[in-house]
Amino acid sequence: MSKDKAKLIERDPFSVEAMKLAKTKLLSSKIDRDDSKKFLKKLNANGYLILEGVIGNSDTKEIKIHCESLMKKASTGATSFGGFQTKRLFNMVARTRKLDHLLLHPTVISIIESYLEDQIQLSVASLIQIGSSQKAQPLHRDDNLYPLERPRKPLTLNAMWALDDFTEKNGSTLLSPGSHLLGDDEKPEKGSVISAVMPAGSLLLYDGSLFHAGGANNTNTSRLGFSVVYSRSWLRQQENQFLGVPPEIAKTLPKNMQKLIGYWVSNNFLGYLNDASPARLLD
Ligand SMILES: O=C(O)CCC(=O)C(=O)O
Repeated sequence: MSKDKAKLIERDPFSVEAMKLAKTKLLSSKIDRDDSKKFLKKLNANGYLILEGVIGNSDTKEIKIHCESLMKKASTGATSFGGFQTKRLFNMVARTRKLDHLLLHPTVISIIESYLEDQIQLSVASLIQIGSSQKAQPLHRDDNLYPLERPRKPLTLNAMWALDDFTEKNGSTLLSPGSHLLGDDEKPEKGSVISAVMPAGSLLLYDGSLFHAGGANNTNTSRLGFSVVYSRSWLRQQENQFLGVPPEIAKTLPKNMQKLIGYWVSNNFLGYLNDASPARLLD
């Protein structure tokens, strides 16, 4: 950052200009962000995007075997929304380093930063394993957690990594294309819902306002996905990352991961500790 810009922030860190400069502290490179713009038209119009083959077969297999062993600790849902035949495991940043390259994948991070046009953070990282005979979830909008009236700018973007083939039969994510643009009192049209079918190793990205749901699993095997929610950095994170990933663990993480989970100061003033960046606790 130039000296003039640094001075401007120092003189009036609450100014609109200073907030705009804060937006330059992103996790992706400009080259990657420029490249990601080719995806934005579809994402803006449909509210979702499927990218196939983002991770290779052997990587996908290795991650799946590792995650399946972690899932042994998980229990099935206690509510019909969570799914009585669905297992979830949360706080994945604290549990394993095998998913870091997915969480920080340059394609993902650059698309999200370009789409939201903002600094971002991790809100939730969880494994979702939809078991045999699980019924479909009701369609819902994840970002209703933030009760700001619509129409509004996008606040969050979800990434669903397919660790199994996602098929219509085994519970691939259901979604209603374009429904992210509906108003607060509108519902997606009947018959608009499609199944996000994709081979293992693919990625589904969708706006938090898109009506979606876990699909029904009518097979004898489970469907495993790594589900990640990213949000603008100035919103409260859905999963409490600072309790989930306390400084003793955060210290051991790559710098970009520390920043992704929130160990830094966003918009010049959000998240400081004793007037300094919480990243100082990690040095
Ligand atoms: O597992 C999926 O495909 C989506 C799950 C979901 O939307 C949820 O649990 O809120």
